[in-house]
Amino acid sequence: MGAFHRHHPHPDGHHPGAAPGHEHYGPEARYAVEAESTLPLSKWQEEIDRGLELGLPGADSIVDKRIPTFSRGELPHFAGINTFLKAPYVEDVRRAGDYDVAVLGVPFDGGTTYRPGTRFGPQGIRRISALYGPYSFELGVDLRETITIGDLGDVFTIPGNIEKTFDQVSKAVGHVFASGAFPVVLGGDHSIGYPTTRGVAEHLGGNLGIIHFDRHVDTQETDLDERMHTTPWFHATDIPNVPPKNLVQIGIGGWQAPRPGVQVGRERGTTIMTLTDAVDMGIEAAAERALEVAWDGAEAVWLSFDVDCLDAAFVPGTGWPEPGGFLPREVLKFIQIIADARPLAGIEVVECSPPYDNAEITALISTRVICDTLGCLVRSGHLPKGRA
Ligand SMILES: [Mn+2]
Repeated sequence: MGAFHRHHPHPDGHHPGAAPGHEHYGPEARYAVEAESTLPLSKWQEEIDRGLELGLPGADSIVDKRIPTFSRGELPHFAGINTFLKAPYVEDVRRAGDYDVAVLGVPFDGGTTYRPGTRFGPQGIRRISALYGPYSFELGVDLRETITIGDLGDVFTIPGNIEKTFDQVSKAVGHVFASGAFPVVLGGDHSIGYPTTRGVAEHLGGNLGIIHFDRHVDTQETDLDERMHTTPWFHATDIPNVPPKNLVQIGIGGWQAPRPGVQVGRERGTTIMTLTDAVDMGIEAAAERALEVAWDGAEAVWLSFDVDCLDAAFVPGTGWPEPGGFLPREVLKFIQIIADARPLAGIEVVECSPPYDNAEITALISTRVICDTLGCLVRSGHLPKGRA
């Protein structure tokens, strides 16, 4: 069953707002067209009013009186100060909890073992995120109207010192998670999966599950004598409340899954789902299986998305590209089902390396994964969190 079916406002196919006799829509298009009519425009109007006040009304020759002299807000997409989705920059991170969603960058590539460049990942993702509006047609969601997003900027990482960087990342992510805001982490290489989950787990009484998209298992103890980007889940699943039975690894395969990591996964009992397993059982069934594993007895679930789970054709800007991965539409559907099903603890998108990125397409898919996750959390009522 497609995700949109569950949220179809009128499962019987009758729509009060639709033109009588218009039956040419498919179910998703019908849902999307109907959903738009239910979305408010009040936050957009506030943005326009604020732009005119702070950016001055436009020149006399400008016909559209909503346009200010200085760009303030969404438009034009190529203008403005480049936070994620042009969200307000939150300089005082003690205010993270004032927002439903808090974005933080982890510019770090000290854990890479082949191509570096992910230290520029947060910049690259923020840059292309300016292309996105807050509204998704198919999801029937307008983020601007429904949640507040703040961009906290970047964690102060220490180039060349993985362990100090890990401590910084755990402190930062723990702070954001404890604030009540939904953390969105812009990586960074995948070594940060260990300190991000450690930062969240410290604030839980129960267990943390992990849904991990990747072509690589990332479960060996060390690589090149250090805790590199091939090792996060060995160390994460050493944390008492991050058990390996709640780690589900999706899209694994190819010639880059080192045998030591496979051995660890087998011994600890992580759940590996190859690309073929996921596609053959169907994305819906695969997503249900992943949810069962990650949430089994867990209090919260973290989503760790390595962009290299996609076929190398779609992610030129990554550290270890591997052919034979997911198509974007497959992985987006997977993500949507996961985010619709239950509230997540947070999301990280890692291994986007802008220096190797062609036409910003890797940063583009990175942004899309985040936006689809947020959109589904919103449409399924998981965001904003109830603030009693
Ligand atoms: Mn990977």
